Amino acid sequence: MSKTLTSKPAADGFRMPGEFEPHRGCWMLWPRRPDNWRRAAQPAQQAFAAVAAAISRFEPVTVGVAATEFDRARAALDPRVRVVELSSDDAWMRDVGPTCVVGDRGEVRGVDWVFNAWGGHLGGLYHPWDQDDAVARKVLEIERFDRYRAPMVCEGGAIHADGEGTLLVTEQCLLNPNRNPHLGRRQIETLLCAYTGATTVLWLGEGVFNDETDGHIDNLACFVAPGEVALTWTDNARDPQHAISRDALERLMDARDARGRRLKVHKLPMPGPLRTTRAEAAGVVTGTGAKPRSPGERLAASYVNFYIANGGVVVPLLDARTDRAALAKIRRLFPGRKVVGVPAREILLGGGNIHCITQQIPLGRGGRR
Ligand code: KQY
Repeated sequence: MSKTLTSKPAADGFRMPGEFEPHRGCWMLWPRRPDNWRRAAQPAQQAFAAVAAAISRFEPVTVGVAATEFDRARAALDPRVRVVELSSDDAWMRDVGPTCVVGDRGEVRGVDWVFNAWGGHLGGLYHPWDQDDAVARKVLEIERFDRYRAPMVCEGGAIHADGEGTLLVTEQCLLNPNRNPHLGRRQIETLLCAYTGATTVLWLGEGVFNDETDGHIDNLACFVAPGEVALTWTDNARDPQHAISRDALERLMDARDARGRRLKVHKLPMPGPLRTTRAEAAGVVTGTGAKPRSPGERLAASYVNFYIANGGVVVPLLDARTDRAALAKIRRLFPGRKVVGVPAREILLGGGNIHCITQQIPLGRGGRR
């Protein structure tokens, strides 16, 4: 059984590794909500299956599936993928799954953040979200990892770690009154450090333009190695993303990480701008209270939303005009890994991308790769 601990990871000597450190495997969920995924989620299911198959080339993948979807998911998913029955409200494992931390002796435990569907009743994306909030606990039970229940609203996509004491976050998300209105910046930093083992929190301003998560860091910027950050970028000064990315770049250039290093920043070209088409918007069921989809709405498309696997990187393909340049740049950032592109527009239409639908379990020590 997985125990719920009353201590805190940092005090117990645990830290959140960088995503580029070795994994035991990866968890995902299976999309099905017709008010978020068009055409009863069928195109999204194909895209999720392609992501799971791509990651399976590098590490074991488990997909959590609602009971009613089990047979369809099992048939659609690569035979290497383990399928388990798991209730959820939607399919964003990055945000509802555990943030795993590793101890000095290589033991793995999980942090279970409070989840409120990206803003609760102040602009959250759907209601209810209780099944989502229970996912991390269930994953930890299946994995037999002890659990810390963190006393704050946070999502896995709202934090990136370098594994050496530095966290990257955005003010737009973590200081948003729809997450932890009773906590100030310092209190939020204290809790983030206590639950991830970090000692330095680097605050960027806003996330990607029109990102419905309130600007998750994982769509804007990520660590590709300790001391090195990839940042979504456009040179077009008329694009609202330009000022956002420029502000992020200035903050990153001024920053020192937990080890006192200056950061090296790699600009990744942005796709698009991409927008929801009329046909795509028409395929989504309305009237349930979930955020409606409108034709012409700007999509929060970013190549930074990739997943780093053991020996691989799985990158969203979003725009034929920019995919090749983005892949080439990401290959240069990860010379020791195989970089694989997967068509990801259907995931983008649901409001996120490959990083948002995946959650790694670190290897720690004593696990098998
Ligand atoms: O990007 C994410 N981490 C989650 C996006 C949620 C969108 C719900 N429609």
